[in-house]
Amino acid sequence: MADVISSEIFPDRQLDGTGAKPTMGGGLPVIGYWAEKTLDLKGGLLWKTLLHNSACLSCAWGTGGQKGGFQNEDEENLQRCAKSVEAIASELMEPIPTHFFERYTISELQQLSSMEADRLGRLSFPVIKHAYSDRYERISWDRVYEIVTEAFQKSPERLASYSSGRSSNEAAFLLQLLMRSLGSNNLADCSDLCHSASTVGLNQVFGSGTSMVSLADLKQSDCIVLIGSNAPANHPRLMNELIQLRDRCGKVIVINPLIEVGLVKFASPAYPIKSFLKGSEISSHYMQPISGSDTAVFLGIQKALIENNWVNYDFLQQHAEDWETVVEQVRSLEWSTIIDTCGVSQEELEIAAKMIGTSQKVVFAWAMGVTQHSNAVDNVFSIANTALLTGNAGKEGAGTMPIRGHSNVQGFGSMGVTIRLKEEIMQTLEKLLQRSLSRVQGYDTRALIAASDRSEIDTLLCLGGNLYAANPDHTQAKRALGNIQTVIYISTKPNLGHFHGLAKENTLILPVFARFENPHKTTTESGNNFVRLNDRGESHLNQRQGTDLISEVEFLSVLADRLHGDDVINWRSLQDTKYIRQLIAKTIPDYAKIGEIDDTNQEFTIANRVFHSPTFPTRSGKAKMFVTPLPKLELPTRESFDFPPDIPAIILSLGTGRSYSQHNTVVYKEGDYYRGMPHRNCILMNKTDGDRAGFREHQRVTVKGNAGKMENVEIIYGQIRSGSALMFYPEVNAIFSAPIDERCGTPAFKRVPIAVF
Ligand SMILES: Nc1nc2c(c(=O)[nH]1)N[C@H]1C(S)=C(S)[C@@H](COP(=O)(O)OP(=O)(O)OC[C@H]3O[C@@H](n4cnc5c(=O)[nH]c(N)nc54)[C@H](O)[C@@H]3O)O[C@H]1N2
Ligand SMILES: Nc1nc2c(c(=O)[nH]1)N[C@H]1C(S)=C(S)[C@@H](COP(=O)(O)OP(=O)(O)OC[C@H]3O[C@@H](n4cnc5c(=O)[nH]c(N)nc54)[C@H](O)[C@@H]3O)O[C@H]1N2
Ligand code: SF4
Ligand SMILES: [Mo]
Repeated sequence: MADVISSEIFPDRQLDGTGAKPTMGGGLPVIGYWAEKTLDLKGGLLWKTLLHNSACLSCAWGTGGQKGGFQNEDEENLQRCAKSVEAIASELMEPIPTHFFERYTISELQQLSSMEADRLGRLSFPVIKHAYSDRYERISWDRVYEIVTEAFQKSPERLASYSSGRSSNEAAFLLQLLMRSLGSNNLADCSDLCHSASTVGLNQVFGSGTSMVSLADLKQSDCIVLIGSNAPANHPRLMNELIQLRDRCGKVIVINPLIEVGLVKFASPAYPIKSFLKGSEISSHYMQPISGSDTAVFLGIQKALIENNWVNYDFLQQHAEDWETVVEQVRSLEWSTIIDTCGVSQEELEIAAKMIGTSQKVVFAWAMGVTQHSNAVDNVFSIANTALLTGNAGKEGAGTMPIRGHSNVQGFGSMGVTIRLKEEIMQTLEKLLQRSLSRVQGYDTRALIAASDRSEIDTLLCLGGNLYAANPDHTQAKRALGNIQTVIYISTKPNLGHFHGLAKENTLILPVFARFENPHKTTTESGNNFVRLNDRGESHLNQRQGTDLISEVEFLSVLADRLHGDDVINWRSLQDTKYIRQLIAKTIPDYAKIGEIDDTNQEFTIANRVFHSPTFPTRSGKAKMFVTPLPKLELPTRESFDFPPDIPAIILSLGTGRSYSQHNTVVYKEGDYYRGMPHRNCILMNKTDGDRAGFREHQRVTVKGNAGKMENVEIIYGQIRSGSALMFYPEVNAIFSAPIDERCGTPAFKRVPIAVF
């Protein structure tokens, strides 16, 4: 069946990639991609979209906005990267033909891969799948509103939303206002699977959960510690900052179990002469710890800082609390314990400590290698402790910098789409809505799946994203979603969730405009706390017959109006996003400037996020330090995986993440050129591990997790720490369930025990 639908829809189904291993990141393949996309038939539309005044769709670096598409907030040019083109090209696809859903059954659509689902085209009319039917069918918006309004007439604890960080601040604000006004705090969000540990950890230490470093700060630093980030693929414009830092003789310390070739050397098209031809050196010092041991790495660095007197005790005394217990813990740890836990030598840790301790302005930047662990919050504490021990917080050019994921994921948090809403905002919302709001603890993403699995959710509204495929254990995710009466997917493109994450009664897919197509202005917030203004736009889909899309804001405001009718809020008027911005200015701390943005067109940095002096928004004004226990990293024994005893096998710790050409659960291209992985069914491992188990490179093996297995997986050898391996999500999410760090709810996607045989 898979072959039938695939060959019908994708006659040219083929794999790309040669398996060759490049020696640097960026470079010619990037330019080749630009050329391919901008010169093809859609090139004109693509350029128009690139030049549209709106923030890039892809990552939270926040390129674009009012600066004409190609500038960053410091007005530097040529800052748009190939990932941006990839994301736009996907949204510029033609609409899915009107009769498509009549033609294919769900079981046929379930055979599609992530890439094939995305390539079907843009969603452009609402569809519904009833329990009694085996396919989606077209439905009118009137009927949509009737069904959805009825589905929301349930007890508030049984209503939930999930959201992904591509929608606007205005849609996000409206979503949480609607949910809370109905009495539900079940505002699960993709950040629960992502940087939640950073938000939770940094809030406890500094009283503020976002980056304290602006782009201008980054440009002043003389040392960057980059932890668990594959920036060449996922935040490519950060690479320009690293290149510039090395040019001014600064140091880049990389901490990553895998040598990402682009973190060693990167050829940036933004610097055609100095970088693009030969490549620029990136890492000054590359440490490859055992996966999941970052806290131990930082404890080792802290020990070397203390022993060599590189600690700024004056700073600690004046600006930090509980630093004595942290110093005491570090002193009491034996070097051998630290080294055994992280697998990095004392000498390497001392080199890193010397670079940090003798630099003037150090930025600590991190991504998923830090946050997707069962001790994720400790990882964040250990980084913050290191920054504080050296006085690198609360001054220009230095500080802690979580590198955010989705282009507006941080805006969602600011707008109150979180289960940890600050009481201060709750009270302001109560004033706005003139009613008291529920304080019942809401479900985050994993708790939502668990609650659905217990049949405790009736209605789920998904504002973007792919709840099914983004979660570990697809069997559970499917079962859980299948217990919900009504699931409403508000989406731009079809994805695996639409075909596998089906509700018990009604599943609706509602098509919406992408950011650059909305008939109104919107805003987004970058990971560097910069608010972008996105102009009105037009969709190419409007000119196609039979299409019927709306904006997210229109859908949410009409739904709210239907649910609430005449109310203290004139919900319908919120279709004009200017009014939503007025409400945001009134209710969201430090967002006052958004109230003027319609008149001034002035994008802005959110107040009180970037710290240039060491007074922090904690009760005492000081940063609070936390002792960080060493992680426990034992892997299960061979016997705990149920497979025949006499065959060669090895137990590894699997890090799951993105290939070069995918955006989260959406795959754009099969292979990962930079890691030498020609297709998605590969496992990257160290040759010594392969030799130990009697494997050869390119051999096909089975990979087993605690919830399933993948077969026919090709072994690729690479420069990954022995004992660790890498595979791509969303496919690999089928085979494991992951423990979470209870403090932030994030699954341990980066340390999944597997047996390979
Ligand atoms: N092109 C593109 N851009 C994106 C995305 C995308 O999918 N595609 N996704 C967006 C989103 S939502 C996010 S969250 C970010 C994700 O951006 P990243 O966090 O860069 O992405 P990941 O692929 O999850 O992998 C991060 C790195 O962590 C390393 N790692 C694994 N385990 C460990 C560990 O135990 N310790 C350390 N120190 N490192 C480890 C891996 O080797 C890898 O290099 O990117 C955003 N930008
Ligand atoms: N194993 C493993 N699993 C992971 C991770 C990992 O590293 N390893 N990473 C986790 C992380 S960091 C994240 S953030 C999650 C990502 O999880 P999600 O955010 O849930 O997933 P995405 O793949 O980003 O969602 C893509 C879909 O969003 C919709 N979309 C795109 N643009 C818009 C828009 O403007 N509006 C609307 N309404 N819809 C839109 C499209 O329909 C598209 O198919 O995955 C997590 N899962
Ligand atoms: S770095 Fe991120 S925000 Fe900037 S252009 Fe590339 S994908 Fe877009
Ligand atoms: Mo993310």
